[in-house]
Amino acid sequence: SEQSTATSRIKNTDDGISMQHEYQDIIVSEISGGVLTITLNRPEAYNALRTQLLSELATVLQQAAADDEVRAVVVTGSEKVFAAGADIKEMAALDAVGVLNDPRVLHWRTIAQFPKPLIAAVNGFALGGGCELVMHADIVIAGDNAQFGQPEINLGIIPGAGGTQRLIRTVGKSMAMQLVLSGEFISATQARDFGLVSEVTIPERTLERATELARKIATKPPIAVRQAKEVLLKAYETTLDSGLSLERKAFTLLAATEDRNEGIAAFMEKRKPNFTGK
Ligand code: DAK
Repeated sequence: SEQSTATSRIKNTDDGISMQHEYQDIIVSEISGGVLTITLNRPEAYNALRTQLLSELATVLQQAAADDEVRAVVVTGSEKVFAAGADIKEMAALDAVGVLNDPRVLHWRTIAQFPKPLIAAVNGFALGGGCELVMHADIVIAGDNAQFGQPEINLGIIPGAGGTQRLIRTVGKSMAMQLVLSGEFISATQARDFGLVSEVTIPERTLERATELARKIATKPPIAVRQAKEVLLKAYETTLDSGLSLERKAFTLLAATEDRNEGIAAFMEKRKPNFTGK
């Protein structure tokens, strides 16, 4: 039930490490191949993003940001639902001042500021805040059973975790308006055609494909990966000219890293690079 504390204990059988994590609303994997996997786990409420869940998610991402062993994070839900949005029952209890002081705003900010690659593996419903969480991911892999939507309008509200701004930048004006004003859902393939999703697969392979990509990214030089994410995301914020200037500066900075010298040397010597994160 909602009150009981579901304890999530994951043991790593690959290498014998058996650290334990305890969370109520999410399951956090061991780090494997540089990848941490976070599974949203409130099946009784379709993974509705109550404050507790968002707080746990933000906490884990903060820890992952500071942990050199974590090179990428995968966030996923169940086979049937990624997340059905904010917890409507929790939201119902808030008046305007409650909404103004909502701690979830800070959790969303933490998620948005996560500096390492965040990959969403989406099966089933990704609605409202769930769709907005998808838009916080850097790469989105969807099962062909996924459905994306911003049905807030049906509740007399509008998207509250960046949906209006990120959606229009991601899918363009007409589709953003269609989703937000009508509350209609779109399919995984439509979402891919509009750039919300990068790949569609069978639901059984969604997490596997996202993990495969995350593990590949985890083998790349981490400073370059982080710079790439930062510079790419700036394209949403700034003019072409200042974006290009930031790119130039990040490119220059990377020339001072050992990994850049190693990458180029390995290419010349026809061998695999050994990146150290320096
Ligand atoms: N919240 C709470 N419970 C939910 C839920 C939600 N968003 N979505 C589903 N559930 C619960 C249902 O109440 C039901 O629980 P019981 O009645 O069995 O106890 C259970 O999950 C299964 O749901 P259904 O029986 O409805 O299942 P169906 O398969 O028939 O339908 C559905 C699935 C996903 C189409 C339907 O459940 C649905 O329409 N859900 C609501 C979707 C929605 O409206 N989402 C938008 C929520 S508003 C903010 C940041 C973000 C937001 C707000 C503020 N700040 C930072 C301030 C975001 C707002 C939203 O996302």
